Amino acid sequence: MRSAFAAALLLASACANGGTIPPGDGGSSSSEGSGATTSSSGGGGENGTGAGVASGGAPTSGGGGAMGNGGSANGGATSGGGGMGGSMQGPVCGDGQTEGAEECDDQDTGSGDGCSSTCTIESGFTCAGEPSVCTPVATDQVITVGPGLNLSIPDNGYSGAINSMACATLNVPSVANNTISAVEVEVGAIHGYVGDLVFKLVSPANTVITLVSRPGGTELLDDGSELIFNGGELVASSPITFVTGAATSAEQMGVNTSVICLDNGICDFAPNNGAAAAGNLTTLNGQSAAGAWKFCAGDSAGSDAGSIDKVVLTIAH
Ligand SMILES: [Ca+2]
Ligand SMILES: [Ca+2]
Ligand SMILES: [Ca+2]
Ligand SMILES: [Ca+2]
Repeated sequence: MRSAFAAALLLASACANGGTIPPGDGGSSSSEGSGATTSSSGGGGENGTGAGVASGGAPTSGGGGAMGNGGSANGGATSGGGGMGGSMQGPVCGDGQTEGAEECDDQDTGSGDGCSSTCTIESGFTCAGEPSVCTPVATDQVITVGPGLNLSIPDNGYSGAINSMACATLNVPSVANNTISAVEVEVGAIHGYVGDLVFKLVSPANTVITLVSRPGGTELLDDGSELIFNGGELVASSPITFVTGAATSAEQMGVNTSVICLDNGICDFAPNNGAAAAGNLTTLNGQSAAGAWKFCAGDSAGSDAGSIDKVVLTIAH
């Protein structure tokens, strides 16, 4: 006499073989298989992958399909369910679950979105959660020209116009997120009298930000015509940085110092636009960083001349 279990196995096997989905890969017959919902005895699926659809199973029947790959079993007093898959062999990239050696799984097998086709985290991204959500890492772009630029500033040539200044170009490449969240500018300059100088930064969108305007004098016009200014020397080996929120205004540059930055360690300055058009470095936030920037230096009085040695533009996104 054939047992119900044996019958179920035979039938389940037959059903499985009749399934339309090709055989799966891997798996274990000893775990993870699930039989039909009404089974009192059921075998684990072997090598199964697909989901079976069972209907009409008899109370004592059931069984996972050997080699089960889905399919359906209908009717039949002793019929069992189609095979439900056994456990998979190793992690599957693209299923949304971060398993085994996977660093991420964003539920697809595409690359370039932070989680690669092999479920590794791509350079420049962080990923978290299941399924993984990947976002570009906010990294600063640092663009440098010089040292050794030796860009002469036209002595006593400043008129207020950009074309009266010496300008260094800094090309900023496009990145995943070009939107500016902060900008700072480091300048290595050689000049014997800082009160002559006007520095401006021009963004790719052609927004002109005045970083310093003849420190020491309160100008009425941005044309270099004022006469009372700070002394103080700039040397290339002690660069200064224009950064939002610095404790010292750029207008104070050169106060009680012989060599700026070197003498007193005050090397960071908050931009001060004097009589120039309003705007500071935060004005650039939200613009795209990609493209050609210009750092420009003008000189408004004779006898002390100088040059730009180095410019470092740091852009946070
Ligand atoms: Ca996975
Ligand atoms: Ca992906
Ligand atoms: Ca001034
Ligand atoms: Ca001069």
